[in-house]
Amino acid sequence: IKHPLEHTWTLWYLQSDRSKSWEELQNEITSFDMVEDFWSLYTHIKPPSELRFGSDYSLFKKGIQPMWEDEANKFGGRWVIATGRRSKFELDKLWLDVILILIGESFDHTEEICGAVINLRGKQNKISVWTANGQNEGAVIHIGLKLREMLRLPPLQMQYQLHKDSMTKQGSMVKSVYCL
Ligand code: M7G
Repeated sequence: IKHPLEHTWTLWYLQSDRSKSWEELQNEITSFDMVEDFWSLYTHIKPPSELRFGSDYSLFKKGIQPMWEDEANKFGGRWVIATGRRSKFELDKLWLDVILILIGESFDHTEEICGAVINLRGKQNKISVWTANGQNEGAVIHIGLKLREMLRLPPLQMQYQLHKDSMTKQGSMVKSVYCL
C-alpha cells in the first residue's frame, strides 16, 4: 500500500535561456500525491547541485504556478534562506529537508504554504519557501520559526520578502519585512 500526502505537489524545472521569456522557461515535470511516488521521482532526477548555473527547481501545490502572478501567490511573499558556503552535499540535503517539511505538513498554518524554490546561482544559491499572504504576520512568523527549527538554521539567515517588492525591485536589493 502507498501512503497519501495531504496535497498533490507539482515539480517544475527552469533552465535559463536568453532567447525565451521567463514564463516560457518554466517546465512542469510531474505531480505526485503519495510518499512512495515522491521518492521514486526524487531518485530519478538530478540533485540541484548537479544542475547548471541559472537553473531552478520549484515544488508547488498542484494548481499553483511558481510565479508571483498566480492568484495564490500575488498577495504573498517568501522566506529566503541564505545557503551560504554549503557543500554540494549540504545544499542537496537542505533542499530535500525543505521538501520533506512541505509535503509532510506537520505544523500549523501549512495552508498558507504555496511551494518552495531553489535557484542555482553559484555563490548566490537560494532556497525559498513561498507563502500565500504576506499580511498574515502570525502565519508568516510561525512558518519561519518552524523552518528555522526543523532545518536547524542559525539565527538571521532567513529573510521574508513580499513578491510585490520583488516585482518592482530597482537594482538587486529587495527589502525584507522580517528576519529570523
Ligand atoms: P530570480 O530567478 O527569481 O532570481 O529572478 P535571481 O535574481 O537570483 O536570478 C530573476 C528574474 O526572473 C527576475 O528579475 C524576473 O525578471 C524573472 N522572474 C523571477 N520570478 C520569480 C518571476 C515571476 O514570478 N514572474 C515573472 N514574470 N518573472 C519572474
